[in-house]
Amino acid sequence: SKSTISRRTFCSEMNDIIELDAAKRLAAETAVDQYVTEDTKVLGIGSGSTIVFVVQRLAERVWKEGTLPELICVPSSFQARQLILDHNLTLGDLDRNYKIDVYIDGADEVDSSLVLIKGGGGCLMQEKIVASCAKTVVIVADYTKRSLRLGEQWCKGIPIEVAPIAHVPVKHKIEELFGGEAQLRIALKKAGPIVTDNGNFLLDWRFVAKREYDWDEVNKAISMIPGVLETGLFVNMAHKCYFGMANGTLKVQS
Ligand code: ABF
Repeated sequence: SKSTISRRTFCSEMNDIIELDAAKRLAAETAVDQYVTEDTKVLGIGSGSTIVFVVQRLAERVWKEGTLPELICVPSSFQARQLILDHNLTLGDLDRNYKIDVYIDGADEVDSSLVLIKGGGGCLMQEKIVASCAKTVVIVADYTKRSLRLGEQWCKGIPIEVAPIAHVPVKHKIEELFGGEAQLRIALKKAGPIVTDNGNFLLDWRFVAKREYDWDEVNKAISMIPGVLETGLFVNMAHKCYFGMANGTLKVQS
């Protein structure tokens, strides 16, 4: 019957969520335990759902185990700042803590050379700024983010943060330069454009998945277009990625 089918669909979706959460948690806790030591003074905190597990593990280490006496956390978004405050961790900022020991963040897609697509959650610009101040950048993700080449997993495209006045010209320039389609990200129920933590708009550029792109070159070219504030392409930034796998194991890529 209809209700049995929908119950089955609901249960299988719930199982997927539980499995994904277990994978995210494993990646997050391993990264924290391997990269954050009692000598870590300044840690950059990324955004997204996997980062929640990172902050939970940090709080456990600070408050239950007492193993991180000096830790200052620098957020990469409003969400990260709230997480740090909610867990009673020490909040820092780039004015005082512009040298970051380790930055931990999630990603939307990670290719075999550790090129990342980020910004699905909308926080790419501050994330890239904080990541750029870190000696080591560690990515934590579940198995759905792992690709040989970009475009295998992340069909929503590459997020680009743009000044509101420039969203139409930037869209056309990107499409002329590199093909595909760049779309303004619209809020749920079509309530208008999504506005970032920095008061800007987002374009999601659906590139041509079959085309060979040099992501370093693409990133530099798009960043040069007037009105582009930042791209969600992170090239040569990540040092290591921990993937929680569906079978409960961990894959590490560097
Ligand atoms: C942020 O959160 C974004 O740059 C990236 O889009 C996303 C990853 O989120 P999740 O951990 O929920 O997959 O870091």
